[in-house]
Amino acid sequence: MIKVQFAARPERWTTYAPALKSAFEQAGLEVDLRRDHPPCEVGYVVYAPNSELQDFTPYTACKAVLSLWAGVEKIVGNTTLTQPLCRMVDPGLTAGMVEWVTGHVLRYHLDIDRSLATQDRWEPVVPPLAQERPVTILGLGALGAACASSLSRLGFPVTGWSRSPKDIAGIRCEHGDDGLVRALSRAQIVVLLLPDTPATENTLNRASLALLPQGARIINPGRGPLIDDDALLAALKTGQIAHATLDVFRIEPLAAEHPYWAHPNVTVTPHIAAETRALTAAQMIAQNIQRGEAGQPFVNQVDRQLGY
Ligand code: NDP
Ligand code: OXD
Repeated sequence: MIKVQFAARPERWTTYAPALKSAFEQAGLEVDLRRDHPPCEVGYVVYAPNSELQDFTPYTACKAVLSLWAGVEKIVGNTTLTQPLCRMVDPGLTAGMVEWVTGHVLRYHLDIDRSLATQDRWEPVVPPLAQERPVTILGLGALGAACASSLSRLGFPVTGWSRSPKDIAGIRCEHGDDGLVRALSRAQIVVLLLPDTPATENTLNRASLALLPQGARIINPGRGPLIDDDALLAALKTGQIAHATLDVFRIEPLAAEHPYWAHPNVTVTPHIAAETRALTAAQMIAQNIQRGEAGQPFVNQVDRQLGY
């Protein structure tokens, strides 16, 4: 019997326990799933970084920590966590992100705000076609690549930027410092789907924001530290950036007095772009436990040096 510890916020148990049990059964795994195993007996931890479990030292038999979150910046530096750490790649979460990003790109592209603001007059302004609206996605991982492909299918010319070179059908792929300059120079809409690591902090700063065409729009469902907030506020003031939609922040919840809340050209959403979906996520967890039990390498294992 494999002992699996569920270590997430208690209110998540009722959603995740049935989904995990059913996924384990379907995968042919004999699992005892609990929240209160003696730590030294636990084989795998299903983990949310906001759970009470922060000291992994007593988990001496643990073969892997399987995160329910895609972003691992809160745990990747935990020195007590010496086991393999896997992040969440979940088809449900990916579908949610594609829908959220597509919706916000289309809001900007079609200038839906203008239609809402001109309900008292007949003032036709025909939007351009998607093919005339270049979009750049920073980050071409599980989420960025899915969003890029989806937007490309709608007709947007999509450029993506990543750390290592990529070849994705229909996407102009850039990497490295020069690649970032090219990717930003042509973007009318920028979507950030990078992880929060030392290398990605302030990817959008005063200098890189200045590379964007005047009036560009920014959509950030990645992480707050990817943007230098003061630089963004300054760029919004000059009109260099016309509008920003921000789902993630350096400190969450976003403080009531933060200038983003009242800014006429900023939309704040409360970290809801995409949530891990229990049914599909449970299958990914089961698959990784199956691999661990078969002695195969885990999928979506975090590179501790790179931090994602
Ligand atoms: P992945 O790890 O699959 O992809 C990360 C991408 O970022 C990769 O393409 C990677 O490049 C690129 N990257 C990393 N470091 C750099 C760098 N220094 N320079 C250039 N590119 C870099 O992550 P996901 O796509 O699954 O998720 C992305 C992020 O989305 C998560 O880390 C999380 O912060 C956020 N998120 C937000 C949610 C929300 O609700 N707001 C929900 C879920 C996730 P390479 O391909 O070369 O490795
Ligand atoms: C995640 C998130 O990282 O919800 O999964 O932001």
